Amino acid sequence: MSSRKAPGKARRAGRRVDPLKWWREARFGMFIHWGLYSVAAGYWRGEPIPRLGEWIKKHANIPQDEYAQLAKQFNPTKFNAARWVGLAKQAGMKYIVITAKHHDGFAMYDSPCSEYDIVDATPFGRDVMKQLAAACRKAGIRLCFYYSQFQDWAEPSAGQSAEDQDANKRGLEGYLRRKCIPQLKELLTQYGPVGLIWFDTPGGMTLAQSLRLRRLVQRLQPACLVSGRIGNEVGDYASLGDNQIPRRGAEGDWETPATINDTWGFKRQDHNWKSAATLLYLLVDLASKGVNYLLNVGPTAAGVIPAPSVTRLREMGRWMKVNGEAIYGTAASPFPYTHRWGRITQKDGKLYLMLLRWPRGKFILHGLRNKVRRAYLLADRRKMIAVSQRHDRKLDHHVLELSLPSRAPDKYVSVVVLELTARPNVDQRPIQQGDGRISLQPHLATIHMPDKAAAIRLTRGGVTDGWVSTRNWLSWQFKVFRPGAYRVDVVMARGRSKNVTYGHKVKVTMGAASVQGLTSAKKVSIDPATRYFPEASTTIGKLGIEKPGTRTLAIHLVKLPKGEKPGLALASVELVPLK
Ligand code: JFZ
Repeated sequence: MSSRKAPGKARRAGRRVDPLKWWREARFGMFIHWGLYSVAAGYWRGEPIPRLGEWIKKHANIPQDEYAQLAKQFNPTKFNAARWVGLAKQAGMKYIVITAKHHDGFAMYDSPCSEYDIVDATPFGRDVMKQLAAACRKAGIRLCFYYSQFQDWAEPSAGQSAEDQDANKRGLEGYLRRKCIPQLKELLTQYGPVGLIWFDTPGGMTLAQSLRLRRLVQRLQPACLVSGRIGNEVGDYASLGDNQIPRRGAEGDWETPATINDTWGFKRQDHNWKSAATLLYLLVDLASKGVNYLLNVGPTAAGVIPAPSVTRLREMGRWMKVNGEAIYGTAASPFPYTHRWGRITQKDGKLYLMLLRWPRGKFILHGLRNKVRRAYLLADRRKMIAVSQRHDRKLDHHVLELSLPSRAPDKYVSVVVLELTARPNVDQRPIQQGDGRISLQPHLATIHMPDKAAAIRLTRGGVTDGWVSTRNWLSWQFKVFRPGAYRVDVVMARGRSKNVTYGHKVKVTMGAASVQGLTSAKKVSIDPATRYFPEASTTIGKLGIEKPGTRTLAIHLVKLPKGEKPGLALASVELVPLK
């Protein structure tokens, strides 16, 4: 659904100011899902309705005339634009994307072309977007609109589901002409400068239709961006799946829209709030991969952002105040993998080491070829940290050691700045990490495909896809420094579906030795980053490494379990030192 490339970027090259500049520097934005569904708040006729709150019309099968009655109860007397914008600002967010019209078709602003809007149909009768636009302008925050261009459940000729491929046969063109295009014009002319239009679920829209909307936006506001979900790959940047965290840094411009609990639109019964620690971890993780984090709040029908969201955003803001330099305007880590101790971003010849775990002894980083001029904590810039660097010529191995204070300055993520004497220069091959682990991921492997008919591909997240042939295999060359015995873990991505089969027979070979085993679901990790995308790790044996140097490791698929079609979704092979 989300597009891979952002061709809009190339098309816009040659302009004096890159229209994506502010968006790239922002890194952190607030998503707001607010609409008639917030009145229902996850319940219909006294019954709790499962899944996403803003989808309640579909999930509870509510007829249009009954759903429209919710407007009569929509009276957000506690709405205060300055307070919402103030919260975003406090959290360190630089843009706000609010639902101007979600799939339910109800316009949350004064829409002259429709009566199905907040001004004509609710007792409140005021244009909240006018107030938000003013508050944003004052606070220096970019206001952006979510607009469901394809799905409109109040219009039978529009898309009726994300997958709907028949809308064009039912008269999508008429809906585009009568409602979608006029409403986009309204949004782009009534509220001053708009940062971007967040289109969503393009479904069966044609390339011509996506382009027509794109050109309309550009004509009315040349600097306004459009999200990747405009469809047909004509957006300015690409969206990952909701709540999706890629395992590797991605080329191009990306954003992950994400929830604080498990719904976008407010639901009374959803108390599954992620902790501030998890939210900060996600922010840091995404930044290290060059991805923007668009974090959602779902205000109540009274106009209040739920208290658990407010406390968490304030907590994030306290961290951003001290450490924001490691996030704003940074680029993805120069390392092609993540580290277990934390994440890295870079900017202007500096590396920001964002430590999720504070080391007990010395902090060790392998593979950085640069000379470090100085090192310090963002929490205390005046106190320099002692740095020692050495280079083993024979192995071409660079080691950096930092003598950090014994206690972490931050309870969530502490940031160490390394000022380099030149642009970052990092060994791009897999390498043993400071804690002795060796993590071998498919995007760093050589993929061998003698069986061309069954090609192994990599998903956007960096997991193998279509690995069904036992003749195809992966190998890695990596550097190791610590001889000894290692546990061999094969990590599988389970994807979204729960009915993934296990029992792939795999064989891992290093030199003359090999171990073999069956994948299983016994150890499923629910890392916060993969809460929605769990991984299952299986230990298949032990392998020894006798001396330091470059080694080659290969993994073969020996046998697929019966009935398995998608193949082996490999996330990594881990060598864990045994002491
Ligand atoms: C869409 C909406 O349907 C949903 O209500 C919410 O607004 C969300 C932000 O966007 O849902 C999607 C759209 C795309 C994907 C997943 C959910 N995707 O590409 O994985």
